Amino acid sequence: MEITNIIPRKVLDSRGRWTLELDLVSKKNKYTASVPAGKSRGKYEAKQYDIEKTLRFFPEFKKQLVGKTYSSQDELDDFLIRISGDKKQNYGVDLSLATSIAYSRSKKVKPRGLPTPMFNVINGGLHAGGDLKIQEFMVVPHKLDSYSEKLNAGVSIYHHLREKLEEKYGKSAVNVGDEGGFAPPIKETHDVLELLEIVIGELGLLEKVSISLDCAASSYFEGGKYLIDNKKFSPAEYVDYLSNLASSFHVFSVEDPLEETDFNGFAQFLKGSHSKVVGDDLTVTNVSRLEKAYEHKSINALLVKPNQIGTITETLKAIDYCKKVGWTWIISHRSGETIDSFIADFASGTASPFIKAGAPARGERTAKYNQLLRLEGLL
Ligand code: 2PG
Ligand code: MG
Repeated sequence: MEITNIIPRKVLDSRGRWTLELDLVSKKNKYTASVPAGKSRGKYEAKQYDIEKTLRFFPEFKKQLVGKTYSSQDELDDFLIRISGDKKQNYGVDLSLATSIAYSRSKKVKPRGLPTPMFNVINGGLHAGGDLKIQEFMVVPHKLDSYSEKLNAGVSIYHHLREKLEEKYGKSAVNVGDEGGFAPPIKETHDVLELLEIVIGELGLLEKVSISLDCAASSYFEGGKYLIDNKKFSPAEYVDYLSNLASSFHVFSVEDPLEETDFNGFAQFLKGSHSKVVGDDLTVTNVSRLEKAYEHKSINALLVKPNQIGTITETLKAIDYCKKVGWTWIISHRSGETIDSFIADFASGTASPFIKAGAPARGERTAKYNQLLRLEGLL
């Protein structure tokens, strides 16, 4: 494909913040992509600039790409990495990722599978305004058969949870956070886990659906202590506390249980864990950090976010690394999203086992879940 033009524009994301959309133009076609933004961003993620800066960089970025022919995704992405830098610091991650995704749309990719969705039904931490420190309480229908059954289960749980929350805490308890999950005035982690198991149980789904957590623990790590559930823990005490909590419920996975630099703390937690331990801020979809996590035995699962690294090729390398060392992986959205459903196609095209895209509600979240329904139809 020869790139004849690139047209950028500012569009709004789900938080009402400006983000980048662009059209990649060839002689015959035009391919469009837009990019998301995280709020609990890992310190080692690729560099993201605000939209004004991104647009200031754009003319120089464009000049280097237009008029050239790229015969494969690899070739384009290698060039993007070369001009943007490893951390995408030269032009920012949004330009490289949007270009990489738009280019991928010029190729037909076959759906190869359907991931199990992880539905974020209670929002806490930086994604909501309440007292809950854990950022995401997800339900994972991993023991149901088809994608549509899994989606149905997520929807039933979401609505039943809404009724329960309203009954117990009043109408304002069902206001939602950034990812469409409820943001109730519950103070302690334990109470949410208990309520979720009641809701799942009343629907007769306890054998089929488990709970997953994203602690995003860097957000409540202060002065060497973890501040959670009205207590202040040293790292060692906290590992015990969280392990006990997780093992008292059907917890399938725990993401970022410790702060993002503590490879050894993760390893401590993993040692005693019945759940999968997922790296996100720790690993930032970057193979050099995956290697470190592997050496330290920190995790056995990876959160895969294309915009932490900035090209499809590098994202695929992170997935290949998981396959090589036997970790499972989860394709992930960001808390600030657009209706671009790339990650749904990507999860299917890479036969990824899991996807997390927020609650089964709100347009930018359902864009991904609905796209997977279409792919299920095709398969
Ligand atoms: C996370 C993400 C997505 P954010 O921590 O896993 O749910 O949140 O996009 O705010 O980093
Ligand atoms: Mg996370």
